Amino acid sequence: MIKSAVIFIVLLASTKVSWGHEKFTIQINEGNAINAVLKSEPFIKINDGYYFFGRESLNWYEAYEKCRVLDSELVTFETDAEFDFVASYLMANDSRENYWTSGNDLGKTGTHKWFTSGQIISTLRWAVNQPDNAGQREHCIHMGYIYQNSKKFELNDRPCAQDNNSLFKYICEAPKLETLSIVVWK
Ligand SMILES: [Ca+2]
Ligand SMILES: [Ca+2]
Repeated sequence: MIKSAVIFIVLLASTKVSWGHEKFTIQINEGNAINAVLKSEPFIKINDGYYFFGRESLNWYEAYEKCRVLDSELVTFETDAEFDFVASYLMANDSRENYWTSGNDLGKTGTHKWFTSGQIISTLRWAVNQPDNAGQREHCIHMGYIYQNSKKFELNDRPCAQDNNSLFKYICEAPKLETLSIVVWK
């Protein structure tokens, strides 16, 4: 979306002012660089990200579809810091539920990747002895209090679907923000 806007503006900017400078200069910055007031509902801002916490208990595919309806995707934790920010938010809200993430090894069993980016999951937030692909049918990754004595949120693999004990809530993550600035010789 932003890319096509840039191409359009670059075409517009092809007009040159008389001494040969481009009339427009365009700059793209990550995030909300000008602190614009944003309407993010139903997404909640946590640190640098925007998240929606789905309350229905669904299989992984249904959860993904719910996020797509919101033009978002199941959450991807690019860093353990992001995981910790979201886990802290849930703990502050007294939630001990299970939540689907975008992580899975559906492409190749044993190679766990974030589905939104195709990146290998490199994290220290797995629960002890996980992922274990129990029964050779656990291919989708959720966060939760994995064991009865768990004291914090961690990651675990569970069956993506066709398992009544793997109907979980879910976290959608909104696309990242970019700020497009146009400077013009008036
Ligand atoms: Ca993320
Ligand atoms: Ca497991």
